[in-house]
Amino acid sequence: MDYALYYWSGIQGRGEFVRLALEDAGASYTDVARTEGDAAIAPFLDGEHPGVWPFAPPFLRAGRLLIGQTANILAWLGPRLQLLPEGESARVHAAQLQLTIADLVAEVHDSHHPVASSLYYEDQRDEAARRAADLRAHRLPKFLGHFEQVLQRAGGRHALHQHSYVDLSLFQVMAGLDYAFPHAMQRLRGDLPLLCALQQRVAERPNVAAYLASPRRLAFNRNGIFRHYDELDDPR
Ligand SMILES: N[C@@H](CCC(=O)N[C@@H](CS)C(=O)NCC(=O)O)C(=O)O
Repeated sequence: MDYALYYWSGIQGRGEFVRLALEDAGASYTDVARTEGDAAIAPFLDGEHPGVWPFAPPFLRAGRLLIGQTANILAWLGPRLQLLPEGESARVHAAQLQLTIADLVAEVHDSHHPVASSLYYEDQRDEAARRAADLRAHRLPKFLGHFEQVLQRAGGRHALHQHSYVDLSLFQVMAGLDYAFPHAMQRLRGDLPLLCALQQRVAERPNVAAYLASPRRLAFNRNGIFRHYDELDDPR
């Protein structure tokens, strides 16, 4: 099956969670906006394509199917890419964890855009400073502490006893947070040995390592979800 991934061309964003699954599995896919431009996304958002109407990117085309929402895309891809252990319990648990990751991603986004996505960061700097301080002090330790315990309960090496799309997404979360909040992450890392080890192991998976070294892996930047502003990180 050839997959077509639709996501904004200039950032990793939420598309990266899907991209990592496709890359790790060695799946054949086209990153449509990177080859045709972001304009290729518009007809789908305007509802001009047959099939289910996506609200926002990322969405995935697989034959006649059009699938939106990051966690939903991964839930569909997981069994097809051998990125999900067998069984109903694993399927449901993976979806639950991925939705929790989506909650964290939304909170990270809101740390630099707490008032409105449609405003520039520069127009909401004071609110962002307050929101980011709370994220660093309370929300990151709570989310990451939860994922650390999830790993511990599953034996230490994986979120779900064996490799899955959730491990790939946890890698992406840790990499993004390292970029956005390097000082806060330095402080938090000591309590997250299993997550840190997982991040390292995922980065060393052959297909992931090849992808990370390729031009397909865009650098984190200040247009994406994980953004670095010195003033939003722990003070040095
Ligand atoms: N819950 C959705 C969120 C999708 C989303 O917010 N996509 C962003 C880019 S990362 C977007 O283009 N949003 C446009 C909008 O919300 O108006 C998911 O996880 O896929």
